[in-house]
Amino acid sequence: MAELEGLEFGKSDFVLLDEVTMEQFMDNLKLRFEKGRIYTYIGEVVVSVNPYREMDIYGKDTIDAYRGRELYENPPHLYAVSDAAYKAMKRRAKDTCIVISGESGAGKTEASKHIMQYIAAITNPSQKAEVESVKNVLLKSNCVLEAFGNAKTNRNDNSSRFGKYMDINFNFNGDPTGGHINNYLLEKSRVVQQHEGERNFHSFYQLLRGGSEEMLKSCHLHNDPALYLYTREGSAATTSNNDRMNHKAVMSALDAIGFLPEEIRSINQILASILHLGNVSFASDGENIKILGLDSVKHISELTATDPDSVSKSLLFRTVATGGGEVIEKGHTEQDACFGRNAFAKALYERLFGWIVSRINGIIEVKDYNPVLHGKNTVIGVLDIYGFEIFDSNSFEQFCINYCNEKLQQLFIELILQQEQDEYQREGITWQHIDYFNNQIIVGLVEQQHKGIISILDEACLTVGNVTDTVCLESMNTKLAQHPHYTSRKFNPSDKSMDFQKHFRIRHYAGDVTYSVDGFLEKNKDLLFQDFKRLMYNSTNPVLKEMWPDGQLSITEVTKRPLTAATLFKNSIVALVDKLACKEPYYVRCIKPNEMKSPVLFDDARCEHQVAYLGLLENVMVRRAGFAYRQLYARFLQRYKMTCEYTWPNHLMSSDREAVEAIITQHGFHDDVAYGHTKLFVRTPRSLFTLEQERAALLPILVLFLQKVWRGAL
Ligand code: AD9
Ligand code: MG
Repeated sequence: MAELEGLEFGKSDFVLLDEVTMEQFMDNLKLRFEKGRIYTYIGEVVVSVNPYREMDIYGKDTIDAYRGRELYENPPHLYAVSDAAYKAMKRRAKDTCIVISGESGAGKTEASKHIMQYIAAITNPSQKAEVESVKNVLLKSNCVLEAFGNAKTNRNDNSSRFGKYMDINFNFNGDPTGGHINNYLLEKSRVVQQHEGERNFHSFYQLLRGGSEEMLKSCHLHNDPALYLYTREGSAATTSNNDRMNHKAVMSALDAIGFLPEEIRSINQILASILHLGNVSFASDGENIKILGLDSVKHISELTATDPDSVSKSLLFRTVATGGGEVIEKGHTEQDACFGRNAFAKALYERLFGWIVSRINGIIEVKDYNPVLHGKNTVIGVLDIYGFEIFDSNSFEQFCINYCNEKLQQLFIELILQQEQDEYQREGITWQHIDYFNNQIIVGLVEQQHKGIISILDEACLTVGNVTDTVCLESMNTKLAQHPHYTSRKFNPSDKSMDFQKHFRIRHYAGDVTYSVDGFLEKNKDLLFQDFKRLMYNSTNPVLKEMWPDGQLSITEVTKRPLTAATLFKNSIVALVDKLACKEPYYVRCIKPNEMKSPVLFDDARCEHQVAYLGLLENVMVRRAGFAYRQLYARFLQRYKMTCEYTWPNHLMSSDREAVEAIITQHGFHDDVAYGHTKLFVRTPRSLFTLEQERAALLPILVLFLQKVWRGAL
């Protein structure tokens, strides 16, 4: 519990509220935001409100102030939880993780960067070169991944369009020895289509605006994003996002991380190929189709080191195996050709992104670690994953993202409850249960085998014949009609706000979201014609070839039923949750104060909604259910021994616990506390306030006394 701020800044820990009501919670959150105090605790959980302005709280002095300190010794800060996670890892050899959650634009990515910078700053005091190099790669990887995985959306100019979980490995000294990045579901549909007011991934604009004249020339590009369909669609191509400067930073980060010059060149060539691909179109003469934009095809073949005829052919035909094992070429319709081109562009980008991540992983993986020689290799994981999303129009991507947030909320509930229960049990204290809304029911709605939405989608994708999105919706409506968190037209025929032929609605823990089924099956199937895979595998550029190993399969060898996108995503999220669940968790809960990106506006209704769905009030209640505060006897004694005549300056009792009992008894707080095996548990914050006030009143006298002692006056 942090105490070091005056009351004019509000309560620095929500457990100190006089009463746990939404009103008091919001008053405190707002007051602190207005006073520039963006962090507040709930016990060890940090609640962070996006300040939307530069704050002078991340400098070296601040880092020094938090280094090695306990949570309650300084005002609330991300650095304090980072330090707590680091200390737990170092002192107790515990694997820990920091889970950052909150909706889009709430400040998760910025928080993750501050956490990593803090960890980098406090480790490797002896400046060992190999450790510095690992730190350098970890920090530099942020800039690269943001360039390729982030984009301007209507909610956030730098929105992460992928999920990131980064493990940092430490040796017994507590210095980073390596790391590993897991990336989750890149929103690749953005490569070919953007909503009005949004942009494609930053990397494209950075190349166009920041690439040297020579580089652009070699890629046959002009520097204007409006010339390329894939970068002009959202009509936001003119917003700059510092593309030119960032291009330089990304190129030098790639170099510093250890990417080879030919690899960096290949990355730019792939980006350019995608842009050219977007400018390929097709025309039909009724029977056959032909390519419009043959120059673009020429550029693509040059940039991907493939044969131009093969590029044209894979855009116009697909190879299929007939039932009798015969292999034939089938001409595309104009619609199929457009579909194929877009699927190819998306896949090129997705594989490029995946390859960049795995290349970074290869560079920072822990090598030659011998646990016998080097001690246990411990880990701190940092999770920065897309927040809950409700747009005007929500599609398959939002469905996956929101499912992921349900899973993380589940984990939060389980861990926070579990931790409290464990602690009370460990300390021999009786636990009082607090009721939560358990979102397991929504998780089940999405992922349950055979009955959940993902299973129904998969079934539709695997069914031979023409199963459309609407047919699949019908099936969902029938099978899920009774589910309390699912709305189909059978439920509410009078609701005019959604077209029930195309939409379904899920009552998520964070609010109702109406999804449009348009494109669900296509995105779930995630079909890419084998011809493109083979084309890329046959590239004479080894970097590109490496990204397409499945291109070596002939059409008759291709697995018939690859896992669907939703199932692959579900599996990766289940694995992520398992990974987090076995670590000691620390939480950062981010709140977006307003929709205008304003540093002065605190939108009460929006903030209250977030506090409600993040379950923060329940979090405070659980934290206080039994006890608002708990502290090791020795620490408690050290802090408050001056307030009791039997313990100051030293006690003569047989244990610290007895000494603490003496302090409590002298103040008459006996009924307000419980004595655990190693810790004192205090029920209401009032007792602690009294002690704090007394301590604050005594401190100046004490300082005076000590000064006199030092000067020899006493
Ligand atoms: V998304 O789910 O990836 O769309 P995030 O990651 O939650 O979202 P992000 O960290 O990108 O949000 O923050 C959005 C913007 O808010 C940043 O680009 C900054 O302009 C601003 N921000 C966030 N946190 C801070 C901060 N601690 N100090 C200053 C901040 N500005
Ligand atoms: Mg982000």
